[in-house]
Amino acid sequence: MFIDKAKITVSSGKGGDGAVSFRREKYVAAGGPDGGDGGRGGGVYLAVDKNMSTLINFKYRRNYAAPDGSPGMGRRCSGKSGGDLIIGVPRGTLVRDAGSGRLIADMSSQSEPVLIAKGGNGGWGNSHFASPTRQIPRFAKPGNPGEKLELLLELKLLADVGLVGFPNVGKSTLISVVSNAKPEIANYHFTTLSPVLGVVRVSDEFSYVMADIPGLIEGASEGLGLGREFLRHVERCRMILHIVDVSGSEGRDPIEDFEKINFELKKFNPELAGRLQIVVGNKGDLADWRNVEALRDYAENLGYIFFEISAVTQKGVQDLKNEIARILPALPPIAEYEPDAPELPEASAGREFSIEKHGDVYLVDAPWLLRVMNSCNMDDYESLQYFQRVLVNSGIIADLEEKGVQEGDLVSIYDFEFNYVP
Ligand SMILES: Nc1nc2c(ncn2[C@@H]2O[C@H](COP(=O)(O)OP(=O)(O)OP(=O)(O)O)[C@@H](O)[C@H]2O)c(=O)[nH]1
Ligand SMILES: [Mg+2]
Repeated sequence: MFIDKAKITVSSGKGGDGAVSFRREKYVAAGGPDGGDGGRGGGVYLAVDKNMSTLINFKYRRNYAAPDGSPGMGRRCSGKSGGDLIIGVPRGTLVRDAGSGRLIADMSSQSEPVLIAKGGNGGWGNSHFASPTRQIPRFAKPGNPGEKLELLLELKLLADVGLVGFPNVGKSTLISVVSNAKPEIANYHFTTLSPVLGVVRVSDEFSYVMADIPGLIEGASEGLGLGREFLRHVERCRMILHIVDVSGSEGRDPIEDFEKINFELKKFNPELAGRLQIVVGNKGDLADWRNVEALRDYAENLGYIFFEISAVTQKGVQDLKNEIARILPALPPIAEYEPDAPELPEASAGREFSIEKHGDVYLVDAPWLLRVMNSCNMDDYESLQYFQRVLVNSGIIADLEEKGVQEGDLVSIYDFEFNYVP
């Protein structure tokens, strides 16, 4: 079975809480604050595991959580960090946010683990808040929450060459004679129902991967016959081997077939029309030579390379194999998709928060704000303005003022602190 989609939930660890503690030593009457910071929560990473080729593991285990950080302790001791969790995925896996479908990572060419959910930072201990005017801070900050994300994993086949064509034209027969793949072959339509990969060995040093993609039909780009599913596999191939039945055995016209498939490719993704394509007239053993030459002329006039073969008798197959091996090294590697730009959350009102007042320090707690902050670069003026707008629109500034905030008071929002300016 070929599984190419899986949904999993990942959560990073919560940061440990900061400690409230005061130094106690013999002969020292009132020691200063010495509460340590909480440890960082563990992050969740995805990394390419070369030995994995399917997403089947994720059907059995769906939840992945990194450990929390430990709380801070007295004597300025920081809590232990939660260890990072690294989840292995096959090369080529696309990682999407399950809710919005937004692409988070493309594991096609990544060699380093990719951070998916950041661990919450540890809260600061009370020693952090000591100042000449604030000698006995009896408060510390809680650790930041971790992130929880539902991910959709998609594995597109990473094939160099994709076999494309109508049903029953001999795609499976061809891959079975050139590669180690052993797909089902039969004289009816839709024998192949999910893509099959085969490795074509050219020499000890060079081999390439061929994908037998199920037959396409008219309307495939609109989803007919699972067409879109199959076309998505074609998208990832570096080149297309377009198989046309030149025997006319089903009373069809080879040139018409060729045009119809190209139309579907182009309609699904205009970029596919420009993808390198070798046109292969198959079932040459049964064909009238005039039909073969007509398709050859037609294809070559359009600038395509044309081969006539018989997958059954293997006539012409070796030449085709060699031609692919000659062309491939010059083609760009498998396309990598650019992740979409991260969206800034709406600067809207009505989100929950709480504010604790400790003398001249205001601790703001609002987990949703953490996401906003993670997407803002506070050194950048526009981001900072956006962030201020969020503070105003959400009512945080109004609440601070109600609680009596004065110019110069410290407002502390997770890792970000500023002195209040009216
Ligand atoms: N005479 C002859 N028959 C062929 C040749 N290639 C394939 N066939 C026959 O054509 C039929 C269909 O072959 P498949 O390889 O299953 O075709 P397919 O394109 O994979 O079909 P789908 O999986 O349905 O899309 C089988 O009966 C094959 O034996 C060929 O070169 N010559
Ligand atoms: Mg087949």
